Amino acid sequence: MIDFYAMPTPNCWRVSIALEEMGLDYEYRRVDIAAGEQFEPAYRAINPIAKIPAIRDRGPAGGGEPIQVFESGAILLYLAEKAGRFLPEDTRERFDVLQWLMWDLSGFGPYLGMCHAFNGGSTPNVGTGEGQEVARPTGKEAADYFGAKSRDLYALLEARLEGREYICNDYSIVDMSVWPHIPPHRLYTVGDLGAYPNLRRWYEALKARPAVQRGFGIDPEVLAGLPAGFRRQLRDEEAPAS
Ligand SMILES: N[C@@H](CCC(=O)N[C@@H](CS)C(=O)NCC(=O)O)C(=O)O
Repeated sequence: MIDFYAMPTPNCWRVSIALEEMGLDYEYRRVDIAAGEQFEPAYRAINPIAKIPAIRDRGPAGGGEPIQVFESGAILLYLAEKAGRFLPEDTRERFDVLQWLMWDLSGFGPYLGMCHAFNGGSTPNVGTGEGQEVARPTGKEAADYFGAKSRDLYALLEARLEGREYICNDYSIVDMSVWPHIPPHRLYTVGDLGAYPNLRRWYEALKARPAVQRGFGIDPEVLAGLPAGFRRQLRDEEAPAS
């Protein structure tokens, strides 16, 4: 059994989708980051960087003490190794997945997060939980810069998906890692996906997978409590007919 510490956010959806795709037994444990629960000592003992997601595997391969893992990319690798799925064994193919995974974790995801922050989203993650207060960043130049960056990165993914069903050869953890940053495309000033037909085809195909839907649907209570306009943009939901 795996304890999965999270809330409904793109970084956490990477992991919830992987858990569902791999059919691993897990228990969702909400860490309310709006209430500062990530800074509580009991949680820091699981994740010293005080962020979500994190996991605690109570039944690791080979037995022994539970294994705790933080950072969504490290968690994806741990789960793929545990399940023996979605990370190719062949060296050439494995490193194709790993290089795109590194691109997502170090470039795609972080730039999109900054884009959202500078275009009116929540503050970027700079809190220490020890009284440090940071105002929401503003600045048209930064907003424009990160917006342009986001559209560049989407265009790069669009080119990669030309003639490909998945980002690498087969469906893998890299698809699960990248996908959660596509539903919020409006928050990243990308507009609709009309300019990205390959990306849209891949996005819709994954969205139709039952495991992706389950992973994307964790914690409906929190989702229902989000402001409706923001939730629609975060999750690419249709506006109600007026
Ligand atoms: N690089 C980390 C990023 C984790 C992250 O930034 N998590 C956010 C939620 S999506 C968080 O915990 N924010 C609360 C905070 O920074 O205090 C990962 O991929 O796991």
